[in-house]
Amino acid sequence: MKKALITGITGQDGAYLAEFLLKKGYEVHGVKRRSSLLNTDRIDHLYHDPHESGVKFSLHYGDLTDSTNLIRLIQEVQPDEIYNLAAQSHVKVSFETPEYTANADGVGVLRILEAVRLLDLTKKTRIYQASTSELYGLVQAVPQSETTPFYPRSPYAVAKLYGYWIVVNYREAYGMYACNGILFNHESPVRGETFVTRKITRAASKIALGSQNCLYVGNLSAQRDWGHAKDYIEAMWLMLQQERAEDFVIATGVTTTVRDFIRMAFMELGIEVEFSGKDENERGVIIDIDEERAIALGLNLEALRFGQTVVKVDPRYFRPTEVDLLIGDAAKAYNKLGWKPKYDLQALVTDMVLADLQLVKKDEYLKKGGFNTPNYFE
Ligand code: NDP
Ligand code: GDR
Repeated sequence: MKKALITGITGQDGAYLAEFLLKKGYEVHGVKRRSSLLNTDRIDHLYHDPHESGVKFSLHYGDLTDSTNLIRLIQEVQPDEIYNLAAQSHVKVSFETPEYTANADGVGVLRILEAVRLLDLTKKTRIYQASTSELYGLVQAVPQSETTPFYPRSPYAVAKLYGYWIVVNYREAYGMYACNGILFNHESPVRGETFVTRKITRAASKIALGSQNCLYVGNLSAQRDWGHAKDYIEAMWLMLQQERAEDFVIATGVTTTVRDFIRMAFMELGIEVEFSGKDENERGVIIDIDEERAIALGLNLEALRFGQTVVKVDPRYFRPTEVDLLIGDAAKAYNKLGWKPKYDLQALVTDMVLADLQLVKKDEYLKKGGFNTPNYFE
């Protein structure tokens, strides 16, 4: 039975990957940070009481900024594969916490590589590093492939650039099986709520049910190559099953503006939104409602009206330096890994919107039933 160690197990990709590897028969060990509230929502369905026999899923406390902790964990687990997914992964937040981001997302990668090297596991343990399309940053050429030059545009991307190159260096210097997956944006119903896609699908659902009036966003013209996390975690695993370690771009090859993602999310609910105005004054307004669909989905038609402004720009969401256009060329992964995405953008939007609609409905029902969160501080 192979053993995998996943850092960032409580995050979007960690949860999908853990489930995927358990299905493949792996023993899965996850590294989670201590927090004052439980943060294991995404993996609770995988967890079993450790006192039961035959449990193949364990969690360990740890942090990418703590090298002695990582050395001890890797020594204890003796993993065949390490998936380093842990990171302060929010680009905008990295401008506010640049030093911490450099420590966790940059030096953290070095700590993992060094732990494997010092423990003499270089022949046994294969390492996957969660690299990112943010490395391309300021557009040099499109579509972006493994040979496109990097030009990072945020403290996050600069930290990830260090992570990328230290992986390449350890591979070349010590013959380690270590590789970078240069993954373009990938989303899902369990995407963090402050990333733009999830923010949109949640807000569209709330607006459609009458519990929110308007969605406030930043740069509507940014273009992203959005895929589904379920497809992308499979590529991570494939990268560690090759004869030799190499770096791969993982992307769909289709790019879309934030504006069009918003249109698609509302359209999924039968609400047509049109944009007008420029820059900070741009807004999205309801121009049509498919009543049949709205009724079928149980929307609150009384809360929706033609001409209603449902999207506004708030400059607080602008970034000091922006990445305008990402579109990936994953031909190498198609050819060498035999990887291809199963979800297209429409299927992704449908999956996310319908999941959020369910969640918002659940909250509404609980509130209507009088099950409000008690105020412990009164
Ligand atoms: P998430 O933000 O959902 O998850 C990040 C995970 O890292 C969480 O489990 C988080 O823990 C953990 N973490 C954060 N800081 C530390 C730390 N110092 N020590 C240990 N754990 C830490 O990200 P995703 O799942 O979306 O992404 C996974 C990885 O892939 C990240 O490295 C991200 O940068 C990278 N990536 C993501 C892409 C995407 O589109 N999703 C695209 C390309 C790369 P906690 O739950 O406690 O916060
Ligand atoms: P990104 O994802 O920065 O590409 O990083 P995010 O969803 O945060 O932003 C995508 C684009 O949308 C624009 N945008 C907004 N973004 C957010 N978060 N909130 C808004 O209100 C908003 N309005 C417009 C942004 O400016 C940007 O252009 C993600 C992360 O998962 C990284 O960890 C990963 O490496 C990259 O994807 C690939």
